[in-house]
Amino acid sequence: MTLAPSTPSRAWVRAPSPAYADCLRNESQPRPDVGRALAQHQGYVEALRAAGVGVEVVPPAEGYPDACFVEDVAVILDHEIAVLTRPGAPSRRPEVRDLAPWLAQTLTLHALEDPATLDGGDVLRLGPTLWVGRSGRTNREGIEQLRGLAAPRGIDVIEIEVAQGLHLKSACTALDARTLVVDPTALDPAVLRDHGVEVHPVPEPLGANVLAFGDRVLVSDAAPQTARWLQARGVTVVRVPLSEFHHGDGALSCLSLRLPPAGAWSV
Ligand code: CIR
Repeated sequence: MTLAPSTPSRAWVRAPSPAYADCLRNESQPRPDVGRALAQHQGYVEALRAAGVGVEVVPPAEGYPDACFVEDVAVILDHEIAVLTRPGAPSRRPEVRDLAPWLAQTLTLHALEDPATLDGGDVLRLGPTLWVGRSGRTNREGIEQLRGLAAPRGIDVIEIEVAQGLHLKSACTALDARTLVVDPTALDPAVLRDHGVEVHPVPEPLGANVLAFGDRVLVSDAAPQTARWLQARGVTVVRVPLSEFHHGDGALSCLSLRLPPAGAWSV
């Protein structure tokens, strides 16, 4: 298991449907523009493909406004196994059985069960460990059921309390297995450092959700200072415009489910 996250061999994405305009979102967010969201989604797919990821585009789910945020409905444990979640928002639960047949073509699927709730946005992969946020969407039962499924595969689960914001990964993501970027206004860096990792506070909240793999880091266009900071560290940064997904409380990671190559891990 290396420190650097591998380029996913494959990723599933789902373009927004017209219903996306009615997605769940914080009351401070404007209604997303679906036409612009579609164009930004295409740009996101192109950024993944340019990085060497084989992207499978699942048709939009007409009835489910938030279905483009595929990351929330499954947790991929390795290149063969995934866990279907039970999303914390009841309106999102039907997305799981809608996406499952696509994942089942490649993966053996397990499932979390009532009373568990868990959103994939609360699950941060760091090498052989899953850090799981206990949040407004993910409860302790969800974390314990995931722990039970991960343990036989040699994957440990660490619980992190998320008192603010939607998900753990709204506030922190990994550059490698020992290095995190964090939005210090949402999550106390000291809590993460207590687990022995290097933690870098970033100047923009949207800079805390990056996708790092292979030779590059994808960063939202809405976080230019974070992009410059990474470039100054010698990182190849790919900036991706995502304003319409930010309006839906989403970020880079939530728009894909990423499959690591055999024997490796990926963010
Ligand atoms: C929701 O509230 O569930 C969606 N509007 C946003 C989900 C974003 N997902 C993620 O960060 N993993």
